[in-house]
Amino acid sequence: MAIEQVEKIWMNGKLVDWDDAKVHVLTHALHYGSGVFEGIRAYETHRGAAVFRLTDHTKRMINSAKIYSMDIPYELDELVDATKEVVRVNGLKSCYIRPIVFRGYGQMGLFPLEVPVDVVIAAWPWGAYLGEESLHHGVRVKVSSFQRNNPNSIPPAAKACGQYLNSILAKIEVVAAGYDEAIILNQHGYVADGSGENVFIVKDGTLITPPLWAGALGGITRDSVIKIAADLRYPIEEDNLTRTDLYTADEVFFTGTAAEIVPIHEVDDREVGDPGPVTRKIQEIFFKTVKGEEPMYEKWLELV
Ligand code: PPE
Repeated sequence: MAIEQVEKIWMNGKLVDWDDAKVHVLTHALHYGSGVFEGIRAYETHRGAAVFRLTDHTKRMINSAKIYSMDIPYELDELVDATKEVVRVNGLKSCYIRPIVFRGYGQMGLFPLEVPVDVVIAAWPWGAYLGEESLHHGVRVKVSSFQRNNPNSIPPAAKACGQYLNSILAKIEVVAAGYDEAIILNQHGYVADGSGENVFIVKDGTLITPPLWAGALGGITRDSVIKIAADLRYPIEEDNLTRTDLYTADEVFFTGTAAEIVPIHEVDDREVGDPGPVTRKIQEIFFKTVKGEEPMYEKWLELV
């Protein structure tokens, strides 16, 4: 998906012009995937642009860095303020925000602890990740033949650059086969998540989503949906799901920052609900929440 250029990018403590936010070709992360990143969205609200759960996203990035022994030379509040600044100076009302912490230029080889760590925060306007239509009509998904990274090889708990090669393999496979998005199983055959989304099913009125130990990323949208569903008094469980649980579900949907809440209407060529009522309700409350129209969840909005 094309990136729409804006004016400034925050790079190692300074705002630089978009075209000057560059790195050397011998950057460690380019060779070894040694970076961690976040995907965050800001939405237009009646009180101005607000970043959805910015502090939680930033904390997750700090934890991702910790897993890879990367020292981020900024504190949580500095990263939070810098993110707000990027949205503000670019005059963005709603946008996607991509902070990235990566091992930079200076040394090659696999022992990384002496390589300088760079921190960049960029933002740009980004529409619906799986297409505007997907939000209304849902997507067709296929279970990929590529398995999710296992926690003792590349831990899915971190949001690290290199681990996305796993999602990229799955995505290429299913798009080439004519589907919109992939669902990825773990090494035990249980659902982990999508290439860049968490998965939920609805079965007899209960929402079920794979536990984090199944290899799902601890999605911020996932967590928001769990809380919204609980407040709506929907029973909600974290449990292992097999691919046939997907086939026989009443409804299936994806959650993610980029994807937002996307109904799934077909899994491996089986119809699984024609965006069903629970998915619709969760979508409705989620979109009201991020736009500041749900007073109950105002605490999740961080004004820029
Ligand atoms: N699982 C994976 C593998 C994943 O990458 C994401 C986010 C999620 C679940 C949902 O997490 P959350 O955004 O906190 O609700 N994927 C990000 C990157 C997508 C991309 O193409 O890049 C995102 O949605 O920003």
